[in-house]
Amino acid sequence: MNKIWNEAKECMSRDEMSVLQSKRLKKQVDYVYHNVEHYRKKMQSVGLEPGDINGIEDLNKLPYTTKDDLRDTYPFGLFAAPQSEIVRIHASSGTTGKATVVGYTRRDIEIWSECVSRALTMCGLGRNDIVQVAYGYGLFTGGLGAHYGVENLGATVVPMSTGNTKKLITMMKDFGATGIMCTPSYLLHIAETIIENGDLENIKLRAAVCGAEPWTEKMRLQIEEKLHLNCHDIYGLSEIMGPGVACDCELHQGLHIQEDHFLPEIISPETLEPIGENELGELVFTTLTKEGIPLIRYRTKDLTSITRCSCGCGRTTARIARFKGRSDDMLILRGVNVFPSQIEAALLELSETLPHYMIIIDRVNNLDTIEVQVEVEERFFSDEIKELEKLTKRIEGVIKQAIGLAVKVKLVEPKTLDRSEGKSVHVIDHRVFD
Ligand code: DLL
Repeated sequence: MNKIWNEAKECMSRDEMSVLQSKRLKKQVDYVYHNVEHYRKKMQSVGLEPGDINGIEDLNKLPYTTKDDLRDTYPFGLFAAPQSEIVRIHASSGTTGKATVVGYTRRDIEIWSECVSRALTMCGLGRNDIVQVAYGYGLFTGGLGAHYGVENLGATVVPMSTGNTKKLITMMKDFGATGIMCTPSYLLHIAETIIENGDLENIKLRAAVCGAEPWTEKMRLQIEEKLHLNCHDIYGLSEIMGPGVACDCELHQGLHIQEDHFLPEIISPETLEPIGENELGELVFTTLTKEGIPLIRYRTKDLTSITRCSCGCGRTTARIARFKGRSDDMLILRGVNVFPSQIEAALLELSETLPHYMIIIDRVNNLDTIEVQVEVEERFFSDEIKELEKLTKRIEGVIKQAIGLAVKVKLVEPKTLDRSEGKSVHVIDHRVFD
């Protein structure tokens, strides 16, 4: 274990935590100022130097960082460590075609794994457990992030990834899996398949660690009831790290933030001013120990509230409430982040489509379905039906290429879709989140 890691003690008091956070914040600000031109310029533009930040009380002097900063410096412009120190890259959707790219040094990966291991411990898992990771492996942080955390804990990881429910259930039974990590909607689908097949008595799952998409307390209880296990809520975002930034304990009274690595704030998305405890606002994080791509006051756009009173479990870290939505238009579909603007950009590339479309989202058998209705020129409806089918398939392919998810496209005649008089509405989301 390296030195910086050992500084965090178990069960620190709030004061001890503030001292540690202040020390790390000072160091992190100094580090980005000297290693990232974008931050140096941003700080200079408001007349700030690293010496002006002496602790967490100075945090609100620092400018915010947003997804746009990542997009404008695509791909590696916000990296603070040289490429020779970066051992892994992940990426998630940007608002337009460009992905948001993040890089990790070896120490970042160690800290990330440790954060996930802590979260798994909160969920009651340990080295005697066999944990199936059914988040997607790849550029998405879910699969590999969870995987390294399970290994670091000393438990046995089964790297299932997504996509083959039958095989997942067979292995769950054959290997005697006791833990599972996947999106909550996928777990509900798995649960229903297990029950339909009469397999419930053949599974040994004790704990599920679900996140990566909005879900409700009702869904969490449904999963617990169906599978007879403890179901936990894990939060994270690729820009800050990936899964493991926060997780709920056995009391399910909010998600404990790994505060020694990620300094939280809640701000008003309108005024951008910090707001008080227990009030709903936008979550902002400053990384405290990151080397690859440290982020200062990163606006997550996730809406929640924070409390700093101790939890009945004994942990003293700040907790965030279950998420209430986002302050931007990002959708999370089957665990994948999608901006409507990505679909729009893909449609505008095609000469056959008109600039009128509607994205209709629903949840069928606990899985998100996406239909994109697009207006196309009149002539396609007088042509042979085969031409219409060909065009439909082509548009489905173009959208899949853009967002990485299969969608159903329905072509409609000009002027079929509602025209809005105000801000145009391009998404109808029938899923229920409360
Ligand atoms: O979703 C990281 C992750 C993977 C978290 C596996 C948990 C489990 P991104 O793809 O960058 O990273 O998406 C981040 O997903 O800003 C939230 O809007 C949403 N999100 C993540 N966890 C939760 C959760 C991963 N537990 C975005 N509840 C975040 C609600 C969540 N929303």
